[in-house]
Amino acid sequence: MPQPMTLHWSPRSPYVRKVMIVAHETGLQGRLHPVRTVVGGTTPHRDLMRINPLGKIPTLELLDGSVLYDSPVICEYLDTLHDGPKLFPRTWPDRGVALRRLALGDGMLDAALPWLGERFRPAERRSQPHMDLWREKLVACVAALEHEADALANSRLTIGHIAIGVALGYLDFRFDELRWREGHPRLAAWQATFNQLPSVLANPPVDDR
Ligand SMILES: N[C@@H](CCC(=O)N[C@@H](CS)C(=O)NCC(=O)O)C(=O)O
Repeated sequence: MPQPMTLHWSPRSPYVRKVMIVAHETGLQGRLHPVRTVVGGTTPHRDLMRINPLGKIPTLELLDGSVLYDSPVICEYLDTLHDGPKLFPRTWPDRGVALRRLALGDGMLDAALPWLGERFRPAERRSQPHMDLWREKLVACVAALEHEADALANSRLTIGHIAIGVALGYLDFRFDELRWREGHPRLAAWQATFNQLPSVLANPPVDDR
């Protein structure tokens, strides 16, 4: 077994969670050495920035000294390291569907995280129009996914399924008040099944500090 690769990690990050689920699905958990890395807020993480100038997690250090980011790149790299069914389909149109779903799931997170950040600002400095916009986008994504729920349920697991499952899981983790299941029974049923995957159960979101 080769030495493990260092993964800059947090149990709170949904992007990291996606990588961990991919590692589990591809049998590569033992190849990763997760290192708790605290980012966010206004304090730059200068050690991390030396290897990833964006200062974001997940960041993966390979054994040859090279570094990979962001989460889609790391996931696709992990998918090259095993011989099982591929999470990134090789041929179109299946590849396009999976990548679009990956973009949708990640895009939901890209709306949810700034919204969460805005909530931590003093009330008088919060931008209500921005928060309304992020909410509207997330509501639109959930509505669009309701129409795709049967297709998700009836197709084999890809990176697109994982990204969407992780994004919905993040709404459960941080945005209870959205009550996204209401009016979206097919999507709720699909996510309930997704949540029972061993790879998903093994990597719950945790507010550890
Ligand atoms: N597109 C990136 C997003 C990663 C990201 O934003 N991670 C957050 C943690 S959940 C982070 O590192 N935030 C710190 C910062 O933006 O300074 C990916 O898919 O990896």
